[in-house]
Amino acid sequence: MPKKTLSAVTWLCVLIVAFVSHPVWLQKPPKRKTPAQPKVPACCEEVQELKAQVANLSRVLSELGRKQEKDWVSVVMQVMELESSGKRMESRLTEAESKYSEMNNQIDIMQLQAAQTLTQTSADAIYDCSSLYQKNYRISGVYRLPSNDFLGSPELEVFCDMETKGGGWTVIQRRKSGLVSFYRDWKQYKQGFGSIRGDFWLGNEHIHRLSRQPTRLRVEMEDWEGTVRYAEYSHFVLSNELNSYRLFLGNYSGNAGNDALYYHNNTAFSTKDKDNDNCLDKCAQLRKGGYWYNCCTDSNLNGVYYRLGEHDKHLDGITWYGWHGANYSLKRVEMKIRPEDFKP
Ligand SMILES: *[C@@H]1O[C@H](CO)[C@@H](O)[C@H](O)[C@H]1NC(C)=O
Ligand SMILES: *[C@@H]1O[C@H](CO)[C@@H](O)[C@H](O)[C@H]1NC(C)=O
Ligand SMILES: *[C@@H]1O[C@H](CO)[C@@H](O)[C@H](O)[C@H]1NC(C)=O
Ligand SMILES: *[C@@H]1O[C@H](CO)[C@@H](O)[C@H](O)[C@H]1NC(C)=O
Ligand SMILES: [Ca+2]
Repeated sequence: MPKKTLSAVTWLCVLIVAFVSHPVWLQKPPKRKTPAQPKVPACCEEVQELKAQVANLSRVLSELGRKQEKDWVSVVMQVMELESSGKRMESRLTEAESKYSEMNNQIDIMQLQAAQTLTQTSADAIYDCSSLYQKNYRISGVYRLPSNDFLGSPELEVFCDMETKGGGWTVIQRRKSGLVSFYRDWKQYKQGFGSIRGDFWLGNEHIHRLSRQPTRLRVEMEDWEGTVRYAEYSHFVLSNELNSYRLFLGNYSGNAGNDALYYHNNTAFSTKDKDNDNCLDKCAQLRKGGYWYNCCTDSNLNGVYYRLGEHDKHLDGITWYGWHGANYSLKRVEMKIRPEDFKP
């Protein structure tokens, strides 16, 4: 659509340039020859006039030809300017559209959840996004999981991905705006932080609880060229706090190059105030995050968010060595989990 509009704009520019420099076109529109039995003198007058007009027109055209080259440059420049402002408008429009659809989703979800609290009994408590999915919630967005005394789980706000590979994913981590610092202490990583629609860590305690059933982990990544890759792991377990939220992973599958989480398998969680790593260094302080630091990293998904231009200059960024190496900080990351036996 914008392409069409732009080429129309191009022609409009050409016409405007032509009319402005040769107003004679506007003053004397060529007369149409009436085909119905022309009388001889009228005919000749008309023909003469037409001839004159044609002569004028070809003079105008040749003049225009000379002028055209000069004008063309400015027309092209104007079109390019329009095009770039068009692109800006377009991206603003997509942004607004996605905001709007997210709002719509949120309203739908609220309505569904309001209806659901009326019918919910303690027997069918909701544990995560996959159980919501099984109850026919199929919209990605923010949901409120009710507290459950039996399971000892508090009320929890989660973001559900109900689309990727069948949906049912509870998002446990997201990096996309860079507005939330991930250089936090043990207690904050335990409880969770950030904003559920933006950048956040769900909280080690919650992740531990959600991974008590056999669980799959999916890591989605995007680089600054817009390429998207993923890594998936079977048998994801986050042990409890007594075991320092130690990470366990099964086999890797995906297209994110070499597996960059395997190095962190069977490794405790470390933060700037709790050094549980396998290194003389304090990895959490070197890599500026909270993570299952070994000595130190093969990936650092909770590292510092660096923007384009700064993204390839630091070793404490959001890295995945198996894809872009040790000093390339990714543009977007999402970590999400769902039960191993989930059937969409
Ligand atoms: C052609 O151009 C001349 C001068 O520019 C003008 O006097 C004349 O009326 C024009 N003729 C027609 C038919 O437009
Ligand atoms: C991982 O892969 C190995 C070799 O392919 C296989 O023997 C093993 O059972 C797999 N482990 C899991 C947890 O799927
Ligand atoms: C991760 O570590 C655990 C414990 O050592 C081990 O059982 C499991 O096989 C490891 N995962 C992989 C993919 O090797
Ligand atoms: C980043 O990595 C590239 C390629 O591995 C290397 O050439 C460059 O020196 C590194 N830059 C920094 C700041 O470490
Ligand atoms: Ca250490």
